[in-house]
Amino acid sequence: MRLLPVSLSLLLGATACVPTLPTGSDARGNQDSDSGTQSQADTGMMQNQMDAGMQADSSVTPDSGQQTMSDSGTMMTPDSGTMMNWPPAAPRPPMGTALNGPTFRTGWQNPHTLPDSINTVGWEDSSFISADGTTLYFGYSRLDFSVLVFEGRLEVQGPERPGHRGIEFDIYTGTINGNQWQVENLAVNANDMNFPEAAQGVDRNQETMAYIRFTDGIGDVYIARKNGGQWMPGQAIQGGVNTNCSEDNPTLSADGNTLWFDSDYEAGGCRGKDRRRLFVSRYQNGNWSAPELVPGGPNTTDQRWQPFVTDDGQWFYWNGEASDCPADACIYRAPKSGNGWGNREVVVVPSGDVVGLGEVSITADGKYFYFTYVSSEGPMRIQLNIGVAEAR
Ligand SMILES: [Ca+2]
Ligand SMILES: [Ca+2]
Repeated sequence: MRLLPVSLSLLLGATACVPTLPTGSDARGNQDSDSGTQSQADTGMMQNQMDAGMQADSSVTPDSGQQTMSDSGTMMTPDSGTMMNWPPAAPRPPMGTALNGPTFRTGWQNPHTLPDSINTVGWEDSSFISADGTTLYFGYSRLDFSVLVFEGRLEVQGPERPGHRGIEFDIYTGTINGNQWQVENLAVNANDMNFPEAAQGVDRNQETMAYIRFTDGIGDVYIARKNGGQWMPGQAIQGGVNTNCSEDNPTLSADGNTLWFDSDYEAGGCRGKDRRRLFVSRYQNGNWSAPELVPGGPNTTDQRWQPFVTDDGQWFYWNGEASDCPADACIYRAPKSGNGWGNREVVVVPSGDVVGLGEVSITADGKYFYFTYVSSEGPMRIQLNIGVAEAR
């Protein structure tokens, strides 16, 4: 998804926001728990819309050569048979300069932008850090979407990274290698440049990815898996997750069997770009269940999107708008509570040079808080980049 401004669909100028009825019956059967209040969508500031990711299952895969996890929270390395504690200590990421903003109300501090190898004058979006903190997944577009939105024309501004398909969003990884990020374009990206991909998230083992492919500006959730250590092209998720409305920002539980995402879907039509809600679907007996609204705190803000659940499953983070956020949108969280989630609290508020942020993800050890942020480059121009903050 996109962090900022306007959802991708809007950015692409498609008919994305035109409500269209999903074909067939209502796959979700959910009730509308919406508060009835409208979002602050008309403030003129673009809305964050980024992605999240899904997580695949952490089940043991002895033949993969990958590390496998036991239920005890330890991880076994097949090559050595040695056990390591989970979570591992996330590596300190190579950073760029200190950021003036945003303001953390809890948990983290010292926000920095990431260095030039990750951030460019193009648009970096959809930040998602792997649970072990070694690999940053992100979306990258060469287009300056603020020019598209405000001036209605295409302006390619970002550099052509190796392997990039077209000018729109592709999914990349940045892997920490000493004091550098190694950046790679992934095979999940379609060669057809009419189908941009972004908003990815992965499971704890980085064996399964949930991401969004946009068709005429409308997002659907796709699932990709690794084969021989390499990401393979994905397929649209089966079941009732995808509708004719705009699904976005999928994220997975550590075991990969729970999927959270946002959508403007509701029974009978689509709610529109600024009225998204958070949904959950579970993988059971080989199928993804009919999505339900996420219960509790997460769906209490007016706008809700970009879900992220911590590796231990104890906290639900999202981006939202409400009266307790002194900006257009804030990052919130809610603690696990029974089968749902408890009361919300504001975690981060845009401030200083950071006029908007979203796309939160956190390493399993809680040490590093990654986000995508928006900065202003003068009237009618904004820029998207990825930043990181450290635990206090
Ligand atoms: Ca950028
Ligand atoms: Ca859709």
